[in-house]
Amino acid sequence: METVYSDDHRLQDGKSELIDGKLLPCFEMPRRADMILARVRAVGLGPVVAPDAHGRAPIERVHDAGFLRFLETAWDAWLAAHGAYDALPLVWPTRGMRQREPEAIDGKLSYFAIDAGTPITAGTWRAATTAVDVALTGAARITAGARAVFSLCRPPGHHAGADTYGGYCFLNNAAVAAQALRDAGAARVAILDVDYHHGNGTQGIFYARDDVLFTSIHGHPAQEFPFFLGYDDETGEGRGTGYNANFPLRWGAGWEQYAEALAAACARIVELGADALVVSLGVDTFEGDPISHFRLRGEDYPRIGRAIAGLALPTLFVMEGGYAVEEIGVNAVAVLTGFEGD
Ligand code: 7XA
Ligand code: ZN
Repeated sequence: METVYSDDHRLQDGKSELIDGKLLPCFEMPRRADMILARVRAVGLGPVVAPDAHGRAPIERVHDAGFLRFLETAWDAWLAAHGAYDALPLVWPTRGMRQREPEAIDGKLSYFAIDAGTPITAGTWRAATTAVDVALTGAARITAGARAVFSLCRPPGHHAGADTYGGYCFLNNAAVAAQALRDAGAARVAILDVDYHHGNGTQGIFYARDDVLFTSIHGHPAQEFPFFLGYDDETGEGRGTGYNANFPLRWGAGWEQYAEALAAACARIVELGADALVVSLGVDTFEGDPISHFRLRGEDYPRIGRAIAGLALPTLFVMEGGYAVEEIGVNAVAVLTGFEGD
């Protein structure tokens, strides 16, 4: 299996995030991708290739133009206003407030962000757009006939909505790739999100559509970030009714519960049919993950890969979360080698 990778991910290197009432060093750090790439090479997964530049048009198929203008210019505006500190929001336009984009950069951050854990830095725009290119290059390989490709994206993407960012995500790599697969001729694309957190951004982008099915297994939103989406009664709307399937699990879930949800998610994909599969691959389901609460073990990751292989679809793996940095490479690549039938 080919891996698409760019060193540009290093340009996203935030200093701190607000978590558990503290400003802590960012869990989402460059070393995560270094560890995954090292493991790809150590096991000889296949060639590692650089992404091609795809430009802005495929991103605009998924993201709002005003949001992209904000993201592209946010750092310069923040730098002028406050100096070279990470840009984080402080206020949210909650119930009863106007949903109107302010002029001031502090207000804009609050308008577009869903959390205070996702710093915009000097290199954010370049890193995020390159991550999209990494996903799009993988999608193009799938369109050209590859059985499977690993897009080693960083920063991750599945929390980014059409006009929102957060949860360490700026642009939705998996959603842009799924849309590109559709635009290249796939009649229906399925997205299987196995990250510990619900992919609220991906769900929102495709919620009213029947040509992109979204399925997700994740920490129950009553207990877990992003808290306000991811319940099992969210089944899609309009034409998309029936094309969204959430499988939330409570804290402490181990392989037994996870395997049952994974089988149900895969059954849904088989039932509705798809020409291609995008996997939002997070390994923060690991028992040793510092911010998550599932109990998957190392030996469970090849099992996830084998279950996905059972769908027998051209498959693009797009990297999402996972913060047990010492184990992230072994666990992520174990899904891929399991898929390949190691
Ligand atoms: O899949 N998403 C993640 O791994 C990031 C979750 C961020 C949780 C903490 C937000 N402040
Ligand atoms: Zn996650």
